[in-house]
Parts: sequence; C-alpha cells; structure tokens
Amino acid sequence: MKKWVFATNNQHKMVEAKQILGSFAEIVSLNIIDFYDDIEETADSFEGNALIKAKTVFDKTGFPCFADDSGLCVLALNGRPGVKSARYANELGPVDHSLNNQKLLNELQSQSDRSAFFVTVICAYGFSENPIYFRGEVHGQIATDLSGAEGFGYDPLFIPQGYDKTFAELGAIIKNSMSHRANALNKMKLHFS
Ligand code: ITT
Repeated sequence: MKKWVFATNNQHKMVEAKQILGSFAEIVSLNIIDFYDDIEETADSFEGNALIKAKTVFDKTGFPCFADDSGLCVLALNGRPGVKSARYANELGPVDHSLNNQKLLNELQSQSDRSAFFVTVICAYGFSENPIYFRGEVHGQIATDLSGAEGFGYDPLFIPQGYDKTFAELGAIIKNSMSHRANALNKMKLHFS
C-alpha cells in the first residue's frame, strides 16, 4: 500500500481522509515524520495556502506530501468566510468553531438567500516536477439554527443539497460520500491510480 504524508494539524481532516481513501493509501501524520512547526497560511486563495502547507513540509523533511486548504463560501456574504473560515470570528486568536458559527448566524439573520458551498483544494507536492491541485466542492444551504453533534467546524450549520439535515446530523458515512473533501481526495486518488 502507498504511504502518503498528510500535511495537516487538523485531526478531523485526518480521520475523514483515512475513511475516504480507505485501502488506497496509508495516511501518515506530521508527527511520524518529526514535523511539529506551525505553518502560517498567508495566501489569499485556497490554492495558495494548500501550496504553502505542502511545500513547507516537503522543503523541511524531503517527504512528498499533500495538504488540504478548505473553507465555507456564503453567497450572500460575497464568498466569506472563504479562505478565512478557520479564524472568521477571531482573526488573530485561536480557532473557535462555536464563535464562528454564531457569527455566521448573526451575519445571515436578515438574509433570505442562505446558499453556500464548502471548498477543499488539495495540493500534492514532491510527487512530480510541479505541484498538483485537486479541487472539490459541495453545495447547499446554511441552516437557521445549529443541529447535530458529528463532524467539526461549520458542519452543524451546513445542509447539503438534496437533504434536510446538517452534515453534523447526517454523520461521517454520508458526509464522506459527498463532501468537498471527498470530491477533492477522490480526484487525487484517480490521478495516482
Ligand atoms: P490544517 O491547515 O492544519 O490542515 P486547519 O483546520 O487550519 O487545518 P484550514 O486552514 O483549511 O484548516 O481551515 C479550515 C476551516 O474551514 C476549518 O477550521 C473549518 O472552520 C472550516 N472547514 C473546512 N472543512 C470543513 C468541514 O469539512 N466541515 C466543517 N467545516 C470545515
């Protein structure tokens, strides 16, 4: 089985990637290759930040790896929080999912259009001369209240198209069969098959 380093510090992404990739590859985390640095995500695009993460790990360790930069884009907010999804409510401080969700509900209070989509851009770095990108999206609506306990981040507010429950209510099996991350990772899987 292939061994692939996933350049992430987000354990939820790690668990999802393992479920999505299944027996296609063994996913190795950063501590296994002795990488403990914090990586500053300074780009203004998902592609840019995914590249920064994957290139930083490859340059320091020499291990080919892939990184995931993701976020939620809300149409009525002109695409915000977008690349700033992790620190939407607390730009300079720690990531606080519950504050992020509350801010999103407040900002959408008077909006009738609650359409939104999640994006994941995967950057695979060190496998060939140039970085390779895989983009996945899932479209849906932002709920008017938080529901469900599974997943992470904005999952308690995101209702994917064709469902009437949030990702946090639908659970991992359904989320991982159709999510932005699944769409991007399945493209990567196909590319390397
Ligand atoms: P790494 O950079 O270490 O991979 P991170 O959590 O900092 O982890 P991002 O910079 O890509 O990752 O930020 C992603 C944010 O977008 C995350 O904090 C959530 O708020 C949101 N997000 C991304 N994917 C999500 C998902 O599947 N479900 C819910 N929220 C998600």
